[in-house]
Amino acid sequence: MKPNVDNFIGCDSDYAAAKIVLYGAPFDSTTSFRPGARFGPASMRHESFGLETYSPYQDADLTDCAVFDSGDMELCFGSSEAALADIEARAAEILADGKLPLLLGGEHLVTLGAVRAAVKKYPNLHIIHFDAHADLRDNYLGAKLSHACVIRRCHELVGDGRIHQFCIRSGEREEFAFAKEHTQMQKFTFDGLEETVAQLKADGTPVYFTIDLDCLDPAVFAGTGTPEAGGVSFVQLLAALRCVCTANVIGADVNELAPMLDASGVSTATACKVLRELLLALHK
Ligand SMILES: [Mn+2]
Repeated sequence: MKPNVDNFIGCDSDYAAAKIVLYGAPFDSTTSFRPGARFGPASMRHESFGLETYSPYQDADLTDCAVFDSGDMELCFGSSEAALADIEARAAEILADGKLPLLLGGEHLVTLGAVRAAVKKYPNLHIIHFDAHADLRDNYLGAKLSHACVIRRCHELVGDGRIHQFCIRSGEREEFAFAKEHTQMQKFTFDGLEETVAQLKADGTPVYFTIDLDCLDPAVFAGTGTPEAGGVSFVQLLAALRCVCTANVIGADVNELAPMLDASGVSTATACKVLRELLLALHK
């Protein structure tokens, strides 16, 4: 008999043997529009058992991967800084053990905790960012720690030319002006991704990879706090994430699933499939 544990399907390696460690951050305190992302990681684990562990796309199986699921962290909802400190500590522990931390959000602010840990270990870190939103506001209604500002805060850590943004289709004018000066931003599509990844690979650059699932079109991913029409398809996202995973990815996250905002359950099923494919691509 085994204990009743609720891990993501196929992710039942023990910690010592694992190459990748999942950790959930059920946090949505700074969500600007429709809350609910705090329920993302737990719903993904539960719904993952509707998926196959085998991917016909990559001819690979999660049962052949060494992934440990450390469950959800218990985070402070009243203090973004306290929550980020805990996320940073968890990411740092996993990195120190030579494993790849894979964070399940939660809203997008959680990425900042993981990036803080990653940049301490890898000072020459680059970030690849898939999102509908630029997330480059300096503050949102006065708050510097907001999911609308997360990539701006990351820029303060890594500096100019080290953040590569794709499928961005929403933000205020100042964010797009900021991107022209300080980040590489591809609006609407993944055009240019292959060239970016090829350069990062050639240099052996460590990459942190953050996927805001709202880069997907709301037609296939309605369960998110700030849906934006005009997004990419699942197949386009799959090709793009497989491309990124050929680089030296040292940490990653999947965020902004708010499962209760899609009563059909399709958004959660889609998020699970994105995570399965990401795990398989990272493990190769
Ligand atoms: Mn977004």
